[in-house]
Amino acid sequence: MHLEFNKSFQIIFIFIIFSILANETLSIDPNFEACMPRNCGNGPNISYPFWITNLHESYCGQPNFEVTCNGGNPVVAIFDDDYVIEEIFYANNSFLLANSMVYDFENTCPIPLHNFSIEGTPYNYSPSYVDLFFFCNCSTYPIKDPTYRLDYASNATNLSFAVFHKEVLKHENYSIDSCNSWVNAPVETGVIKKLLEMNFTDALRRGFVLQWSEDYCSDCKRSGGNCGSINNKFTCFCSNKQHSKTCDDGKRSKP
Ligand SMILES: *[C@@H]1O[C@H](CO)[C@@H](O)[C@H](O)[C@H]1NC(C)=O
Ligand SMILES: *[C@@H]1O[C@H](CO)[C@@H](O)[C@H](O)[C@H]1NC(C)=O
Ligand SMILES: *[C@@H]1O[C@H](CO)[C@@H](O)[C@H](O)[C@H]1NC(C)=O
Ligand SMILES: *[C@@H]1O[C@H](CO)[C@@H](O)[C@H](O)[C@H]1NC(C)=O
Ligand SMILES: *[C@@H]1O[C@H](CO)[C@@H](O)[C@H](O)[C@H]1NC(C)=O
Ligand SMILES: *[C@@H]1O[C@H](CO)[C@@H](O)[C@H](O)[C@H]1NC(C)=O
Ligand SMILES: *[C@@H]1O[C@H](CO)[C@@H](O)[C@H](O)[C@H]1NC(C)=O
Ligand SMILES: CC(=O)N[C@H]1CO[C@H](CO)[C@@H](O)[C@@H]1O
Repeated sequence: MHLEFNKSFQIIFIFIIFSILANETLSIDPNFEACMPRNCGNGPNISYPFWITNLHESYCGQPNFEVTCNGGNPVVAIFDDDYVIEEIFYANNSFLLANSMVYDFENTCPIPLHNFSIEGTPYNYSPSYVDLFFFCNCSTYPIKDPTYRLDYASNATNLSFAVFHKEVLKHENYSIDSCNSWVNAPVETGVIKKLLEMNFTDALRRGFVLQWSEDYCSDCKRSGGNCGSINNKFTCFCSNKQHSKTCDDGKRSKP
């Protein structure tokens, strides 16, 4: 009898514990869960302002920061080209990306087909980039050696080459009209001398850094939230509910 009572008491006790836990779990804001950082398999964890199609809700990021997973890599589309995101530096609002053609290892001569431009994108260049200019199907080489002769894309009558400063060509009175076309591709400088020791494939593979403008996300994350954007308005999804900027509404003093 006494034992029986003890047992039912235990059961009730366990039931109470469980309902508390269940309640706790149920009260987690689904937006907070939906906007957890996720990745494509390879590459960095993706979170606001980026969001991954099919893995995140669109409100987990900003509309024009959509990322798709392609072969396990996170990819952003900029104009007509796909770029693989290699790293995201959330601390200084920037990311390292490289034209996805350099990931196609069967393509031994990855020459970009389109000019690169940030026009109409939400991104800005970082201070540490230079443009590499590709000239294709030219009738002659410039007088001085170009930075890279693109032997793979050249024959006796149609020559291709790449240079870092196309002003040099003007200086040499080289007429780019002798070329069928040219395109630019940004690459990260780092140490320019190092860059010059590389072939153009490796130079392109280094990628380049773009930045986006700062908002409240770092404060939101510091307070334990996941950032999002509802109706173009910054939102901080916290485990209990959504806040406008931070989970503690800025009450905790900044470190
Ligand atoms: C992604 O986040 C998880 C969980 O926080 C962490 O264990 C992992 O190292 C992160 N991956 C990368 C590439 O940063
Ligand atoms: C942000 O920090 C990373 C790592 O320190 C650095 O490589 C990158 O160039 C920085 N971004 C900008 C825009 O300076
Ligand atoms: C070079 O010319 C050939 C035909 O002459 C053409 O197929 C090719 O697309 C051209 N390449 C570039 C980059 O313009
Ligand atoms: C050189 O390459 C172009 C395409 O880039 C091609 O149209 C042309 O026939 C080639 N010329 C020779 C001599 O192989
Ligand atoms: C380019 O042309 C200008 C004017 O015709 C001439 O003064 C200059 O020496 C030329 N430069 C080279 C490198 O040939
Ligand atoms: C790239 O831009 C330059 C200058 O605007 C232009 O002359 C060139 O034709 C463009 N290249 C291509 C492939 O569209
Ligand atoms: C560029 O250099 C790397 C080694 O650093 C080599 O594996 C690759 O084949 C080279 N690519 C070209 C197009 O020469
Ligand atoms: C710019 C250039 O010289 N293009 C040449 C590429 O090769 C074809 C065929 O040999 C020529 O017709 C083009 O003039």
